[in-house]
Amino acid sequence: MMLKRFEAKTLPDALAAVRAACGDDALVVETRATRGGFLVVAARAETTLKPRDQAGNATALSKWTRGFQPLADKATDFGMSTTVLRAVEKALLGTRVDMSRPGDPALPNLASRVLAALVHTEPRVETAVDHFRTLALVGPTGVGKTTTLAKLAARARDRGERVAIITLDTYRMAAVEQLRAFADLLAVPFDVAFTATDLRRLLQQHADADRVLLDTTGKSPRDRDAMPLLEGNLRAGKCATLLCLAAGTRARDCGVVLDAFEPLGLDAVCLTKWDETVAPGEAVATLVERGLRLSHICTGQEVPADIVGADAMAIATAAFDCERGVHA
Ligand SMILES: Nc1nc2c(ncn2[C@@H]2O[C@H](COP(=O)(O)OP(=O)(O)OP(=O)(O)O)[C@@H](O)[C@H]2O)c(=O)[nH]1
Ligand SMILES: [Mg+2]
Repeated sequence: MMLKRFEAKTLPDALAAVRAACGDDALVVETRATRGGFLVVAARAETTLKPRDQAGNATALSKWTRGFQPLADKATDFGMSTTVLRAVEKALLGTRVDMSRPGDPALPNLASRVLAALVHTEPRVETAVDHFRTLALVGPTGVGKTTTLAKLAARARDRGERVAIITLDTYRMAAVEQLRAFADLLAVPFDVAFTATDLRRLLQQHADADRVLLDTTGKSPRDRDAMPLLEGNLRAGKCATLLCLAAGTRARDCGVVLDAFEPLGLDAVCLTKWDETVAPGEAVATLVERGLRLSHICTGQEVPADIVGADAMAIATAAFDCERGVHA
């Protein structure tokens, strides 16, 4: 491995020289302040350096600046992607915070603020009476669509809104009964739509409702035949669309789900079952990378308690602090 020295007046300049010479995946071995500015010692990533630790096991060298390393480690453990963390690091290098060594007290808060700025939240799903008046919950099987719908319905009713619930999920009769039980409990009208024509008629019937929530059948993202039918129904109802995605879904699987459901025109995403994962960052990072908006986080089975509006700063703080509790 060829180690090279890069000196510049500022650390960002030195790192820019490293990237120019050794690529984006350069292995940064040392970053140090010098009299004239900063010195960075780095090498090309493909000449992978694998020093041995005391037990003789190979250890990887850092790909982060030394100041950012501890935060990157925590966020990686949380599931945050290298792409997103690289963007955060890059933004931090443009600030006055000291990235040459760990311990600048301003760094964690600033890093959280930068990450929070990348997480788009969509609070209007709950309160907007125009675009989100008729909202369909879609997603893979068993992710918590019906439970989330019940939570949203209860919150809307508690805000004093007139709520109606319609289900398009006639695939399982048990699904209808599950939602009917919620609707009865909430004392809100409940109807079943078997066809797009049914849906149009029912929406007409509930024209005076402030909010109409639609449940849909869980779809495997690999079931290509199911999507056009669902899309047709949602178009017929001019519905806004909320994708429910389990927070513990791995990045690659998130990609598969989003590829399948994005053609429906997703207005926002709700991350469910946040309480069941220690690494929700993979799902969050996927949304950031796709530019999708996060509206809610579901934190348990309890209706209506276990749902919160997505709070980007709370998520970012959790990512860098490794908190695993309720966020927002
Ligand atoms: N731990 C936890 N469980 C949840 C959460 N949301 C839903 N569940 C549970 O997940 C299971 C499935 O929930 P449903 O709401 O029926 O899921 P669904 O997406 O409607 O399922 P299908 O209609 O069959 O596709 C139930 O046992 C729920 O209580 C959550 O945020 N955390
Ligand atoms: Mg359901």
